[in-house]
Amino acid sequence: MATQSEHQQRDQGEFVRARNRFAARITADGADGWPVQPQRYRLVVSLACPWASRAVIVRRLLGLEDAISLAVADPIQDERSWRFTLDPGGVDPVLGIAYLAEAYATADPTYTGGISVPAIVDVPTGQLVTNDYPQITLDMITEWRAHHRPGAPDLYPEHLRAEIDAVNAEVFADVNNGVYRAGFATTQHAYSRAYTRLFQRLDALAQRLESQRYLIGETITEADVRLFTTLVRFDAVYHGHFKCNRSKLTEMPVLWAYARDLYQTPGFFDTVSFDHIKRHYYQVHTGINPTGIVPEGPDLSGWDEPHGRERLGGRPFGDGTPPDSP
Ligand SMILES: N[C@@H](CCC(=O)N[C@@H](CS)C(=O)NCC(=O)O)C(=O)O
Repeated sequence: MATQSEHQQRDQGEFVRARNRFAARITADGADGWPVQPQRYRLVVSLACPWASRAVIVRRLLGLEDAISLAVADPIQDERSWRFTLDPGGVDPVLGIAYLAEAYATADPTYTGGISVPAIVDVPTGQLVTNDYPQITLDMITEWRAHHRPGAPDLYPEHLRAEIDAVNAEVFADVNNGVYRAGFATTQHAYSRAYTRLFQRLDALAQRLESQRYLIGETITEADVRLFTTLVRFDAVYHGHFKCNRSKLTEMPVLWAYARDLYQTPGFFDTVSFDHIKRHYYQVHTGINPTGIVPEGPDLSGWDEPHGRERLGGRPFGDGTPPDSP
């Protein structure tokens, strides 16, 4: 089975994330040969995947749904990796393929590496353009601007980029990827290091978010999207399956309220599938959950409870407006 664990290198028990092989950019000037063009590209995701979910949220917040179509893969990969078994006949209706691997092969028939989401595929040729997840969201924000909905927020304002980049770097190392470093560690020491850094960082983030509504101040930015995708998975999978169990999200009051605030914002809750999240992690990572049993819990009803963070003020969409509710 093509799993996360195949897509990594190991170093003294540490999980080391592989680099993305396909890093062409879709830009307004088409410098890499891939110009921004509405209805040309298809974003392939798993709703289980935190890296892919970033792109799903940003696409919704910016109103790019008509410009970039969306394919949702089955949360359970088989030995050929991500597949379109949720679609009639097991074939993606736009790309006409059963496996995402086919788009990778069309782009590079010699490629033998991992097949990962998110992936953007060029519909006319069927070839993969990019699986470079950190750049995908930034390019949706900066390069696709002409196709944003009226009232789309600026999720990466120029004057805040240095601060966003700095927060993102820490959140990536210790939180987004930190949970994987804990979950996929193969020595006690590597696990303990990842666990300690994760909770130290979460405590620091909680302190930061005690007096300000969002990570970079009063308005939602790309940094919030990146932190959210890990927090929303925390109790459902990272706390148990990845042994990130000092505290549940629900036991960290500031982060729990912050996560609920985002979750209840249009563009966030409507992209979340706890069902896909739980089935993917618990059934696919058989190395750490050999029985493949998916836990019944946790009780998720708290996500809809009032969060109380309006008292911090802030303007969630800045000068813009929220996307329409689904
Ligand atoms: N492409 C990136 C991030 C995306 C990623 O890890 N996606 C996971 C799902 S959450 C995936 O597709 N894994 C399948 C595999 O690596 O074979 C990477 O390799 O680090």
